[in-house]
Amino acid sequence: MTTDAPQATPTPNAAFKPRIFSGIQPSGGLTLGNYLGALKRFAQKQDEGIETIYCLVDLHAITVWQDPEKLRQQTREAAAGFIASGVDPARSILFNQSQVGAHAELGWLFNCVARLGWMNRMTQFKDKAGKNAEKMSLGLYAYPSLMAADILLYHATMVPVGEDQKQHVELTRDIAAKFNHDFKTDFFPTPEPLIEGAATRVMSLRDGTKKMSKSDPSDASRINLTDDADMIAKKIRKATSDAEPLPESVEGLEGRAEARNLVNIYAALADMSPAAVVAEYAGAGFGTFKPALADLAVAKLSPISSEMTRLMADPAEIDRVLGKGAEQAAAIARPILEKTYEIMGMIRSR
Ligand code: AQP
Repeated sequence: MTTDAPQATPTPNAAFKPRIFSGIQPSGGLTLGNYLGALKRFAQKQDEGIETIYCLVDLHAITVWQDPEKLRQQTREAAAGFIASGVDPARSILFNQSQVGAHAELGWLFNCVARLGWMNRMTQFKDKAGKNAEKMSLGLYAYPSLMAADILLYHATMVPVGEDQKQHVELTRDIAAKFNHDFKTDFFPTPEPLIEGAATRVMSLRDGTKKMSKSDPSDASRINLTDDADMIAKKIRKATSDAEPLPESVEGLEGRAEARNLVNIYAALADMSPAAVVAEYAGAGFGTFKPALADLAVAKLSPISSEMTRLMADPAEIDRVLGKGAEQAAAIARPILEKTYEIMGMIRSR
């Protein structure tokens, strides 16, 4: 008997090996938001010795129009961004999604598990579609169900993401629980979102109420991982702020979205808490704080940008790394997909 309601008692993850999966869309250049919300933590998780699988989700990127040549370039650039941020292809599996066909196959199976009512609640679709929902691709609407497939295809138990992806990981848990309930199995884990650190939601440098995003039409709204030192410093100098000095405690940032954002960015880059940052800069105006932030950002990001440039000079090597990662990923994914087909009653006779 199937049910439309998410299940209350998910399968305990203790039965599964700890494994991390996460991805980034190669839908533009990587931003400081992607770095602090995702990449930096991807490298930390790998260094903690947990099995890590990271993916450039090109099938997600095409849910909005992508010029084919640019998509290829952006995918290689994003791969360079992962490696330059500390993801080591010898210790993590790194690949692009479309090279492992099992993602699209499990995505379809999950389209038949997820309920329209659940999809209708996804705020990212509403944000991206705005008033033009009728003109959006069907893929953009189905995106969270493919994301559930990306994660569950590896029986991943943990998913490091920024705050904006929390709802999609929750939907993944609902899909896993409904599948397990409907087919009377405990085949899929219910993965946990890992949303940690001071910059789980880096905001636009122009508007502290909007997420920093690679597809924002304003380049001044974000720091790209490919920006050089001058550009990084200029964007921080011009970032929207306010006329008040920094407060003595984080509570004093209430109602000051831009000030809070700049403090959080500083904290995440310096591996400090926001409370420690305001304690250090209490009473300082942005004339003092912005140059300090610019120096810190340049010191942390310039080596990444230089390493990306070096890696991008050899696109064939990047393609080789992605191909090898795809083979490793497929070796894990295929048996899980095959078992899913079998559980659902599909004949497997070849
Ligand atoms: N501003 C952000 N702050 C913190 N984390 C962020 N992430 C993205 N932006 C921020 C995290 O980066 C990972 C990959 O995200 P994505 O590129 O797959 O999709 P997105 O969240 O839709 O990112 P963008 O930049 O806004 O992409 P576009 O403009 O193409 O839609 C995720 O873990 C995300 O949380």
